[in-house]
This record gives sequence, structure tokens and C-alpha cells, in this order.
Amino acid sequence: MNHTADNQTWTAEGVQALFAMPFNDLLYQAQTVHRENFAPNQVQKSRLVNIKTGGCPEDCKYCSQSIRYQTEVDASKLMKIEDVIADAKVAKKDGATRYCMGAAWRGPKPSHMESLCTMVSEVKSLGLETCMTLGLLNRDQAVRLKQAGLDFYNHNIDTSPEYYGQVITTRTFEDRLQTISYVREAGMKVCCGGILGMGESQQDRGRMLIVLANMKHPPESVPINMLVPIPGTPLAEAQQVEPIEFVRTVAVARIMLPMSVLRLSAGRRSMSEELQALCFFAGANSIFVGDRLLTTDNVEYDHDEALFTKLGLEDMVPTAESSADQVDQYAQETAS
Ligand code: SAM
Ligand code: DTB
Ligand code: SF4
Repeated sequence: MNHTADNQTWTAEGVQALFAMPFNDLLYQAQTVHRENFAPNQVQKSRLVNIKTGGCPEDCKYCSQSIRYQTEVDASKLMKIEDVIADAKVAKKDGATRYCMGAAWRGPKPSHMESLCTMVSEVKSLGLETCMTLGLLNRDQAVRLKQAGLDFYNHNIDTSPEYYGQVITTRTFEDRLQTISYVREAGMKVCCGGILGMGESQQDRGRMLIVLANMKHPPESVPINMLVPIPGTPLAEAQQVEPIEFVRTVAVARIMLPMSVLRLSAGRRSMSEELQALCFFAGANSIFVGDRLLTTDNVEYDHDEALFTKLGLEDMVPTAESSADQVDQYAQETAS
């Protein structure tokens, strides 16, 4: 198999064969693919901020911010622009190169757009890459965010098309794909991945990766979240993914998505250093830094610094981007 063939169409059989490989062989292949496409010791650092917390009308069974579940999260209004800028400055000082602003919405309302666009342009002017995750977008909203300077839009498919209805009923898998295509058409980079540990099967994990890998232009950034179980949500007691199976999934993702930056996203706080090290070896090359994710704690800053030193990892510096030109080309192709 050609490790770097980015036009390869993945089938269920092909993915099953990867999952069935002896662990050492799988990790060796994943590490080989990783080295063909990335500097092996570099890890990208993103920082997350919740610009609008809680009160979300959607019913995502994993989420602390859905209004449908009794969790400890209270709803807040959209953060003030000056508070976002102050937080972004701290993120930059702490070594983050990308600042990701999340909102607990089904999607932004027309009245939010002006503030959101100002946040994007102000954060960008600090020299940070910008990312937002605001839920479903229409075409016009995607274009406006791009014009304001938004580099990435995060919009996860979360799981396989087959399992999706077990997790979310208030929007469809196709709704998510539609937003992703608006983001592409507008010329932004796509950040799209999912969550492991929601009761899905290995086959579902493979099917989710097939959707991502078979996209005409696979996402530049792929977050792999380990479910953070939230008391009060329907998935509070979900069976955790066994750690070796988690690493295996990261390795399979690396092989199927050779050019994508893979983010070891939520759930690192409950992972040992050894498990994280194995995930980096399997091809994960991005993390969230900072003490908080959206509504839950992340690994402390000092612990991450210490782990980077132990493993000899370095910060990935955004290139002269690189993919900006590539993305404009994607947008033209998509539009034509
Ligand atoms: N409301 C927007 C949306 O759903 O697209 C943006 C914010 S939402 C919280 C972003 C992503 O965070 C979700 O798609 C999901 O993949 C991830 N996420 C949310 N809660 C999580 C949890 N408890 N554990 C792991 N990942 C989670
Ligand atoms: C993503 O894939 N993971 C991040 C980000 N995109 C927005 C969110 C993780 C949330 C973890 C649970 C919480 O803190 O509420
Ligand atoms: Fe709302 Fe996003 Fe949470 Fe779903 S994941 S309930 S859309 S904030």
C-alpha cells in the first residue's frame, strides 16, 4: 500500500485490515507515514476558549452545555470582545499558535455576526491563527467569517453516520457535512473529527475515519477526543475506550489521513504520560494547551511543559501558510 497516497479511497475491509494488524506493525507503519509528512518531534499547540457557555438547544448526549441535561454548567452570554483579546494574549504568551473560540449554539444568529467577526480580526492581529466552532453555518456566515480572517472552522462529525442518531437527534450527519462544505467553499481550513468512547464499535470508529479520509479534501486538522464523561448527561457512565484500542485508533487515523494534523483533544487529563507518549508515536501531533477546555479542566500547563521536555517534543510553528494558497485552490475547485 502506498502510505502517502492521498487519493486513496478507503473501504471498510481496508480499514478493518489496519485495525487487525499486530500493534507493533501498526505503530511502525503509522510512524513511517508520520515521518513522511511531518517533522517527527513537533506538536502543534492550540488554546480553547468558551466564548458562549451553556444553554444550548441541541441534544448531543455527551455535552455539558445542552439545556436538556442537568449538569453543573450555567448559561452565559457571549463574551465581551476585550475579554477575548486579553485571554488570547495570555494564550500567545503560553506558546499557543492557534486560538479556538467555541460557542454553545446550534449555530450563530445574524445578530452575533458582527461581534464574532471583530473577535476574529482582533485575535488574528495578535499574530495567532484563528479557529471558531459555533455550530451550523450558512453559506453567507462562512463567507463573512473568512473575510474577517478566520483560518480554521471546527465542526466535528463526532462518530460514524450509522451511530450518529444514537448520540444526536436534533440535527443530522448531512447537516454537519453541509456546513463543512460551506466552510471549504469560503476558503477556510477544516478542523473535523470526533469522539471515542460513546459506546460505538470499532467498526463505527473506522466508518467515521472513512468519511474523513474519503472527503475530496480531507480536513487539515482532525481532533480525536476521548469522551470526558459529564455527570447528568446520558453518556455519563459510558464504557471508556480501552487505552491500547485508543492508540490503535490514532495510528489508523494517521495512516488514513497522512497529511492531517491529528489533535489529541479532550480527555488528556485522564491519560497517563505513557498513553499520551504512545499517541504521539502513533501520529498525534497537536494538543490543546491551557488549564481549561470548554467546561472541564485540561492538563495543567506545567505538566505539559514537563512532558514535552521528557519526550523531546518541540512546538510546531505555523508555516508561511502554506496551505492558505492550497485552500484557496480547494475553494475554487469546490465552486466550479
Ligand atoms: N456547539 C458547537 C458544535 O457542536 O459544533 C461547538 C462546540 S462543541 C462543544 C465542539 C465539540 O466538542 C463537539 O462536536 C464534540 O466533538 C466535542 N465535545 C463536546 N463535549 C465533549 C465531551 N464531553 N467529551 C469529548 N468531546 C466533547
Ligand atoms: C474538539 O474537537 N474538542 C474541543 C473543541 N473541538 C471545541 C472541545 C472539547 C470539549 C471537552 C469537554 C468540555 O470541556 O466541555
Ligand atoms: Fe450544543 Fe455543541 Fe454541546 Fe451539541 S456539542 S449540545 S451543539 S454546545
